[in-house]
Amino acid sequence: MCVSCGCGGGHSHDHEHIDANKIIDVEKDILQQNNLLAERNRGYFDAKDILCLNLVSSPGSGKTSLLEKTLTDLKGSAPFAVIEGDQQTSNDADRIHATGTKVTQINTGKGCHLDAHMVYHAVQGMKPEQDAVLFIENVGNLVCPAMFDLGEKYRVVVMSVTEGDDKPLKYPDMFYTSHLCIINKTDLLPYVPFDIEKAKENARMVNPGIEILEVSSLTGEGMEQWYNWLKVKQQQAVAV
Ligand SMILES: Nc1nc2c(ncn2[C@@H]2O[C@H](COP(=O)(O)OP(=O)(O)OP(=O)(O)O)[C@@H](O)[C@H]2O)c(=O)[nH]1
Ligand SMILES: [Mg+2]
Repeated sequence: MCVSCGCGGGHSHDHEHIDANKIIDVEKDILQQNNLLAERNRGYFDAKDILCLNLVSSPGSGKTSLLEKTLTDLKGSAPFAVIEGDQQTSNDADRIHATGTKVTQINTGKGCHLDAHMVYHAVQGMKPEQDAVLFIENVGNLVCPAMFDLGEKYRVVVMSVTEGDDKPLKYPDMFYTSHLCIINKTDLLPYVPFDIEKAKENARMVNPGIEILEVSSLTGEGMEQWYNWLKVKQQQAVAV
């Protein structure tokens, strides 16, 4: 249950007596504060020509695997840095550290998403270089992280072929607020009933402007398109 954005409250009888207006006020307040801090982060990233990407997905879609492969293949081509978000453990940060990349782990405890304040502190500690590509791996959750702007330039939603092609319709906020959708684990397509054209159609129904790439972080298939996407966005960040 998440205690920081109130998403776990739906089943509690304690909430029966709380004025609905008060809940809305508190939520508005939390999001407004978050948005202000997100703008502050964005200003910092812009000033240092840092390309900041927020990777979101349900648990296990392959965010860390995508990063491990990317950071290994693109090593030396740009100053990379990673902020890892998880409720508990440093597992993902350890995996990123093994690639030789600068990484900071944020443990959210009972929280189910990262917020701009956590990112602000992590960035202060790690001090990403000028022109860096900063990946933020959010907590695996297709719901709450959609509400929290971290100050990223682009939001990247990773979905995998084992999750079902209906996910964009069931979790529309996440797909609506994302710029790029990466469909991962395409190596498993022969073994699962996942209609990739349907998945793309569903993502575009929710967000007609969303870009879509198909990859396998395991075999490397399709990763070149992702690297090209990154290269273009990084050149744009540095040129501005
Ligand atoms: N077959 C296949 N397996 C993959 C691929 N990418 C990731 N996996 C596997 O999927 C599992 C989850 O991958 P992670 O990279 O840990 O996923 P994640 O999104 O970072 O997970 P959380 O951080 O817990 O949300 C691991 O067992 C990976 O080896 C892929 O492209 N193909
Ligand atoms: Mg991970």
